Amino acid sequence: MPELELFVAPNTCARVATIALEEIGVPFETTLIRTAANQQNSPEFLKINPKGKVPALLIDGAPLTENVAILSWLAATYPEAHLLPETDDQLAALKQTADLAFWAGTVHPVVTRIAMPMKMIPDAAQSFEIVRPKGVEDMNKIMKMIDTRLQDGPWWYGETWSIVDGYLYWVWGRITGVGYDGTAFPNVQKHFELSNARPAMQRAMAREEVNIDVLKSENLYMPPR
Ligand SMILES: N[C@@H](CCC(=O)N[C@@H](CS)C(=O)NCC(=O)O)C(=O)O
Repeated sequence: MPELELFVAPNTCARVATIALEEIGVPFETTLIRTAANQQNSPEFLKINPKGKVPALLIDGAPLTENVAILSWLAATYPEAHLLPETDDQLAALKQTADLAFWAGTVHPVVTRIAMPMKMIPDAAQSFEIVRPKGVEDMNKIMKMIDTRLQDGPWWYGETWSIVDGYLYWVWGRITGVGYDGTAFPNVQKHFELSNARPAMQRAMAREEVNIDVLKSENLYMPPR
């Protein structure tokens, strides 16, 4: 069994990889990266991920970065956890990769505009007035599509949960946590409630709470706003 160490920071997309590992149920360590102290750009962490981002997964000491790759590796290595629907068909497998890439490459940047608009332009006050509303507009289009998809079943792939649902769970929690109005998307709201009831989600969130407490004790916690 490989030794697994996941580098994380609270409220970030590292939550998706944490959920995946909790759903699998293998032992793993999480290592907190203190983004408020710019630890993601420390020489030690840049050796693990030269891009200075979480998540990064050490597999027997060797790093794997990017959620799409980490989640695909976990799904393939632990097929009994059914992180993705089982398939022998190459095209069907690529469509699953496309789904993960959609969340990482299309949705995540919109989340950043809503949740961290100050990263987009130098003037923080203006970023909340200009960048966030544009992010909300783009997110509404995405959520409309997802809400329609969820009419056919509670999860992204219908009746069966997958780690794509873990991605939606993170996105929804992240944007509603900074005031995104999701009332127009009842199926997504229901998805979030169902997700919250999963024990693995609860364990993943409990791990984050521990790290939030550490950051608070060090005066390094930046609450979502
Ligand atoms: N494409 C990467 C994105 C990773 C990413 O943007 N992580 C953010 C947190 S959600 C991060 O580490 N930000 C720290 C920084 O930019 O300084 C993935 O999907 O894994």
